[in-house]
Amino acid sequence: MRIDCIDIYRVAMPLIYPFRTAFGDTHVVESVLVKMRSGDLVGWGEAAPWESPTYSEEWAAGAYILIRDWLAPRLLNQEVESGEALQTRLAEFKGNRFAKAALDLAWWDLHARRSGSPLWKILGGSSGTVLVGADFGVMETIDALLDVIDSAIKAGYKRVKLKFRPGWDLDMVRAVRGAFPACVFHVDCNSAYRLKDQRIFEELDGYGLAMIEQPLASDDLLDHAKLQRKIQTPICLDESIVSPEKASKAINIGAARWFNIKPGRVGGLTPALQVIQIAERAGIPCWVGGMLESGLGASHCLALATLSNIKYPSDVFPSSRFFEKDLACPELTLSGPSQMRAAEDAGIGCSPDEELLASRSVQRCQIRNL
Ligand code: OSB
Ligand code: MG
Repeated sequence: MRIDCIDIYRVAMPLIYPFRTAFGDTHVVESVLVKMRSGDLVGWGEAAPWESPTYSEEWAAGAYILIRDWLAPRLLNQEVESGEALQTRLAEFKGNRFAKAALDLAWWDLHARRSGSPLWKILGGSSGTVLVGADFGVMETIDALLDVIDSAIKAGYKRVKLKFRPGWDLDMVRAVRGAFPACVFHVDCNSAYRLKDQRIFEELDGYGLAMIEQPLASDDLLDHAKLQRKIQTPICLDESIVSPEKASKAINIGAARWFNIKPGRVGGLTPALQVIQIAERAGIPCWVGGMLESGLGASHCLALATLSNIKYPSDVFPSSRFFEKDLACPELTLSGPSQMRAAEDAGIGCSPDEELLASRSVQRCQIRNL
């Protein structure tokens, strides 16, 4: 299909309450949306690297400029027949995977809409229903955390993810496990620790966690393999898995027993599908992570989460969890306790509310023939 026009938006989306992790406290999520047109159809992509390069080396304003000045011009007026063909056209540019992902996702949505099929079927999902989990950042007090966990469990959530950082660590997990002895929990460290902190992870072994997400440096594999050999709790890699190649290396050295897959972090749905397949062949189960993207990006995540090697509730949330008003129309909702359904409409099944998109846009431009 020929790419006729690409619109790029940098948006700032206020959160209902700040999200606090080992890489900082955030009140507004910055994200880049891409609208890709072929003929009279459009597809939407999104990548949410955030306002500053703190989760990864990328940030929204940088991704916006890179897409505008380098990536989108490589695709304009080209026939792009597959996700692989799109990636090949962008391969000359190193790294910058969130920026590439915004285009890759838009291509997949456009492709699915042209085929008249829901994206999840095009990706090879087996059922549109997906398990999702609850996720809590660092809070003011442990009591406040216990209250929200209690509500999540009463609402039927099948697993709860807890952010874990120095100062909000073992005491917090001890209190949570004490209050909820039988529930499925895991912690996400967002790369806040190093191998010298091994004792903390040995102690965590006593709390029966489902996994420990990204304990060590964001670009590390070797130390994770060393740590995994010393502890029983499975390690799940997030930040470190930026490509199919890194996924293979992580598997080869035993750096993790789970992968969190984020389309943005690996450069799009095309590489995400490859990572999930590599993992499946090696017996490594996966689940889908999120970046607090709008319902547009979250719908791509939901479609990806329908694949058979997704074996743990994913980080995809109803719009109302983080946003007063989501950019996506219709908004995402739960379809049952701890469960969401990928749309049956063609593509991702939602589009931006144009008025809200205009009001949330910090920068926008259009790449097309003069
Ligand atoms: O590390 O998984 C992460 C949110 C933003 C950036 C990084 C991460 C997260 C989350 C929450 O953990 C995911 C979500 O709630 O959608
Ligand atoms: Mg994570």
